[in-house]
Amino acid sequence: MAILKVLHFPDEKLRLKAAPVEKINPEIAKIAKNMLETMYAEGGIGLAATQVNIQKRIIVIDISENKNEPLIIINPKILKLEGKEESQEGCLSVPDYFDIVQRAKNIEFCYTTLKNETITKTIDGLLAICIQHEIDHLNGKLFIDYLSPLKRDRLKKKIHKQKIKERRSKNSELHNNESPNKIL
Ligand code: GNR
Ligand code: NI
Repeated sequence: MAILKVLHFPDEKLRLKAAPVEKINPEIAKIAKNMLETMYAEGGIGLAATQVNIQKRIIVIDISENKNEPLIIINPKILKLEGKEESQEGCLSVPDYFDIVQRAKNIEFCYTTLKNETITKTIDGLLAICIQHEIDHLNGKLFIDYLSPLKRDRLKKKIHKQKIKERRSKNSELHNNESPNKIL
């Protein structure tokens, strides 16, 4: 098992469209297990393969309180979208940012399991929100794409500032480490 690196916006790899899984095999099982481990380690309720730079249609989700109800969803397809709901969302690929987006309230969807079964489910609530968020990832879409241009602009500026700050602190660490040698 391994914890995988989660890509962050604005990494262009988050924009790639994932390909359907052709055959369920041990490699797919291993990817799913590593994705679950990564999701739990990062404290998320869902993770799409796109976020860990794997362009396959694989999603893992666990919305249970005790984090002991993992779901592995392969090749998900939305069959029906009904109603509207506002949801407050966050994303492991957009750290420290939360905002409200419009989603469908009820969905019917089908998917393949690791045992190669096809399952059809009608769901609502957090699970329905999460499935929509994760399928978006597989299509190269992020929840921040739904924000108004003004909000997106503010977010981009915030991320830009954060990067400059990180670069500065890394730089000063470097120089701090140099000084003891200089004294010697
Ligand atoms: O951990 C997550 N929480 C969350 C909250 C509201 C709507 C969607 C999500 S998914 C997110 C993890 C993530 O980034 N999955 O892609
Ligand atoms: Ni996400």
